[in-house]
Amino acid sequence: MKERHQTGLPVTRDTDPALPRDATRRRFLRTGLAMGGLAVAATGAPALGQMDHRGHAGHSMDQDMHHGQEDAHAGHGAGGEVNARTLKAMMGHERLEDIPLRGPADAVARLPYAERDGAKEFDLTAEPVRWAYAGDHTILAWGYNGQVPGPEIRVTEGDKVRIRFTNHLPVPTSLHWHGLHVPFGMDGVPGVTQKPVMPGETFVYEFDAVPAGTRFYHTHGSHHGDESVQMDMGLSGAFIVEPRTDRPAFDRELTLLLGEWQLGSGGMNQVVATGGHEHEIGGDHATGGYNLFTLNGRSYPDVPSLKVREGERVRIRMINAGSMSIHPMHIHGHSFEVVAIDGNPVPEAARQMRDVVTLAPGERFDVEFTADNPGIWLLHCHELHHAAMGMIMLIEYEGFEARLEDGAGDAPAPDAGGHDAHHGH
Ligand SMILES: [Cu+2]
Repeated sequence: MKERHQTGLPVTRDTDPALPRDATRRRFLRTGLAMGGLAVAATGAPALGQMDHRGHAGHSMDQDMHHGQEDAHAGHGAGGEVNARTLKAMMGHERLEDIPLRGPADAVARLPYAERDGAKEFDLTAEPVRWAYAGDHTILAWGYNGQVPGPEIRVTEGDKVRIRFTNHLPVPTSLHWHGLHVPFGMDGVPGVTQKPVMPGETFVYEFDAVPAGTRFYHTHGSHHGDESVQMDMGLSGAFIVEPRTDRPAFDRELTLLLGEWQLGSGGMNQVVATGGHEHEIGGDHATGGYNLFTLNGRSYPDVPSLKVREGERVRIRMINAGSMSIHPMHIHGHSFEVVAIDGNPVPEAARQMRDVVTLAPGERFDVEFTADNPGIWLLHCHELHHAAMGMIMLIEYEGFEARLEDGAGDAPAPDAGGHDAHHGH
């Protein structure tokens, strides 16, 4: 069932010639290097809630660099050594610029698989990245296959699934299949069902994909007590099991992972800055220390819009992959029908029409709505601190044009350029 061995698989995405290498990525690299080199020194004085460093508050890159340089001067001395060690311990590199820079251009929606020995075989790695959550703005993260969240795994109910998981993090970790009824030894809980997967090791998970529904995969830490730390670094992804029969009818679907982060200045992640000792982070009362909230790893207005056509039936699979926050997700202009809770279908007679559904950590809600009200509508968290810190996206009807007399003049124009134009004034 399982095997364990050291591996030298060339799995970093740098080596994959199929990946897009476009201008956006080069821009990430250029600006990310500038930010990254400065953020190391900034860790000496983690500044929780310094939203002005996010860039979302309208700072130009030059301003960010200027601030970073000030931090760099302040950080000279003994602190710098400690920070480099902390960075090495958490991210595997002493210098930020050596950590792979990743963004949407590098990401794939779904994880490809190979049919082998009657199973669908997937390769998954955990690895440190600097993740671009909005424009050029990055946060230190741990991603699966270099992306945050990890790529969606999608199979059919009853499929035999084999996941070759390789740990390229500098720390031990594990992989848990949330909502799936896997055999005991495959549940991915260190100290209970397996030993943690050590840095450089590969562990093969194998199970039958049951039951159907919206599930997800995530780290279960390296031992009891650090699962939240590892989750807060971004280690989660969707695992969708499509029913083999009685497939529900809808025209369009979107999987939406809700994420939360503790962003420090200059792209630092406070979890990294404290060397994984999250309890040392102060935090503000409104958000429990989290100050960046993402949908599929992106923060508004950089979350891609959901494009719909009038008349379509649309399903949204929402997954709260955070470790602490509760998200009341609200849709404008429509109500949605709750068709599945935690992936399990709700019988038709029991379905509720809602315009807010609230997801605690680990919960999933599948909702459907009929696109019968052309416009550009918000889907956002109604914990409004979360919305203000990124957890908003747009649902856009194809062919709908907002006119000034409709009041659209003040609205953010979707896909009309970078985030700097919309924020911070
Ligand atoms: Cu929220």
